[in-house]
Amino acid sequence: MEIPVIDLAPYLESLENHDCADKNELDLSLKNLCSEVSRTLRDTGALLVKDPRCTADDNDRFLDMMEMYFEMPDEFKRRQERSHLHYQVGVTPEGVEVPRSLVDEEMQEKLKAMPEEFQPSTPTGPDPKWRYMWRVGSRPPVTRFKELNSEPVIPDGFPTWKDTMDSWGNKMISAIEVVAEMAAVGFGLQKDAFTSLMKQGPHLLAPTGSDLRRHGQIGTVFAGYHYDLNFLTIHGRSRFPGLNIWLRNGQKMEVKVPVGCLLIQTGKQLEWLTGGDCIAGMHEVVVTDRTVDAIKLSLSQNRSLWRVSSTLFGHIASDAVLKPLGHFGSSPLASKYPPVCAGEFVEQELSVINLKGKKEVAS
Ligand SMILES: O=C(O)CCC(=O)C(=O)O
Ligand SMILES: [Fe+2]
Repeated sequence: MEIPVIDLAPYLESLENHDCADKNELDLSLKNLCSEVSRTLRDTGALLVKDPRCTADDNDRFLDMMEMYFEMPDEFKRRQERSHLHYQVGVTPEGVEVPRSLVDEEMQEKLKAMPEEFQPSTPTGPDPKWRYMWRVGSRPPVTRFKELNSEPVIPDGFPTWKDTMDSWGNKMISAIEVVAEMAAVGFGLQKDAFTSLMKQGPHLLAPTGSDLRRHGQIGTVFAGYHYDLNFLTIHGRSRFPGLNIWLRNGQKMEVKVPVGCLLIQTGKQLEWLTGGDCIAGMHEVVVTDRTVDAIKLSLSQNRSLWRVSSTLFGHIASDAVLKPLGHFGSSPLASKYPPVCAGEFVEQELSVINLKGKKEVAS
């Protein structure tokens, strides 16, 4: 199965060209496109999109800056560490994030039952990747979840940091919003069913940084098998491949993101809102033959050997309630997804992967 590339341009143009009167009416070809979006998300947990507003140049500018940052000595980077805020802003050093498959026994049982060819790599400990967390978009003036909405951290000596992060982050959020709108139409929900819940969400630009000089051996697991706890994740193209995803039918697939395209992945909050109709996509990041080829090429061109992902986690607003929406409320699986405040849900999930104090969650 191939993941199709959906060009968002026709949908964006229709939003611009429609006058107020027929703004809610999409023509048949666009409705079909929306159905393709929701069907692909349901079947594969992923989607490739082309958004004319997010160019390969934008992506490169972001990656260049992040490579420079991750190349800095560890003691410099640790100045941006905010462990007391459970790493929800600033840097997360390697060896902190724990892959879900290492700690979730139910998941481990499911993995054992998978055909061998589709089994994920087995992580032996926390992920050896660093990460930087940068909140994007406006924060709610009043929220019960202050920590998820903390002030940003800017490293010294990076004068373009804020502009670069905000500009790339906002572009990626715009792409997620269009996909969310198209998916809502495709799922037979109100067009703004998802986007209205995303307003002032704690969206996170959260690039990972993995040092391929130290961790470039085939089979090294940068990010152990897991799902993302947010609504939709979007990634620009990484300069080093290595992402494997699992389709709904259990098949494992290596993702190739074409130049100029973005990769979308379904998160747990989308699973909740669709009552399990669309499930959170499982994935891992591992050093493969193709990663090693890219390492050799980079070495020959004297380029950085830090693998940077341009990951952005799109979230549902912390104070909004997650529950199956519209017709999904009466689906047979709906009772598996009881109403829960998005912020509470996030805190519970973070405690499992080591990014939130467990005691506070239990209290
Ligand atoms: O490093 C990547 O390419 C993605 C890592 C990932 O899956 C995540 O950050 O949740
Ligand atoms: Fe992930």
